[in-house]
Amino acid sequence: RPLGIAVVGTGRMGADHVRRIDRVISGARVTAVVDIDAERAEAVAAGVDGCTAHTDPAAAMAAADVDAVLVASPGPAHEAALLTAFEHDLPVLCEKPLTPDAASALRVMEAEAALGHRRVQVGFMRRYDTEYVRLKALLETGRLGRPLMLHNRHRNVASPPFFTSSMLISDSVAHEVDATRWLLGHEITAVTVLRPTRSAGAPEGLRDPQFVVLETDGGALSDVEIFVNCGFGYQVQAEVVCELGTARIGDGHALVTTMAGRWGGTVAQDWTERFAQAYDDEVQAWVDTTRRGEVTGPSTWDGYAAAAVCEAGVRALEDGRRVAVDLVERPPLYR
Ligand code: ISE
Repeated sequence: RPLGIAVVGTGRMGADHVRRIDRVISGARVTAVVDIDAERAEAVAAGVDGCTAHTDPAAAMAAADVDAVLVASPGPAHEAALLTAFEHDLPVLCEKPLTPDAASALRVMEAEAALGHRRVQVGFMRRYDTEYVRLKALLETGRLGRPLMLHNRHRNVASPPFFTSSMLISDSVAHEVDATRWLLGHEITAVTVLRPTRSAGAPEGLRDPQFVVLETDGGALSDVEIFVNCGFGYQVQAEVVCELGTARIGDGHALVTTMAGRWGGTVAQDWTERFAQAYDDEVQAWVDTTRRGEVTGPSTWDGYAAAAVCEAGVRALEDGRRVAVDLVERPPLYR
């Protein structure tokens, strides 16, 4: 029978995942949705055959037709949802960030390690994006030699009203933190955050843009321009500079038009558009591996490492200095 999934959180990402499970991917169905806003949960459940609405994640996870959990609530609510899923020993796809800080991520990692097996895949969807996958495969051939530098650009049209200066790091640069670790196979050892003049397009008080420099234990540097009120579109670009050459993704050249003396294309407007293929493949891969009783993809260790790096990044932003990242020893379960 199809995998029965409880989706926790029916905001923007949660509702998009419900649509994806219901209409795009195969082998799964949404059997329960959870939201602190009962009306919102009911509205989403009403659109899916046989789906029940809940306000309490524990009640949804106890239901007989729930085999797995997709957590898409805000970051601060993830720890409680994950620990409840562990009580029922249910597999979880947890949207990023795993949790908002290193201490809570560590508690989650210890609870999973106590189960004795992996249960969590973290929603770092860029690992499923065809461009990122090709870049990683190329780096792994060794044809470019050792990676020395990674240049990242991450731009959003506009930030939501609740966005704070530290969220540019913990919510947005979190993706480049994971992409850097995954692409290079290095851990990040220190973070520096530089702050250019605030854009007049940024909401009052928001430090936007920021320029983040990540140092790795493999001797590479990864820099990130994060600009969440650029106004013109959603852009994610990366260029790796290696000893023997460079490789770059995210130029959006899939469709180029020439007309009336000009050439050009369009720019995506948000992540659900730019990373649609990545999200579809990520959730399909999670469903397929879960039905086989396996857990793959970004792990709780990856979620913890990203949280620890982002926490150092937020301190670097506040203090205006380089902050070293202090990771615990990697538990055997994640080696
Ligand atoms: C958002 O939470 C995401 O995950 C997006 O991918 C990112 O571009 C955006 O800046 C974040 O706020």
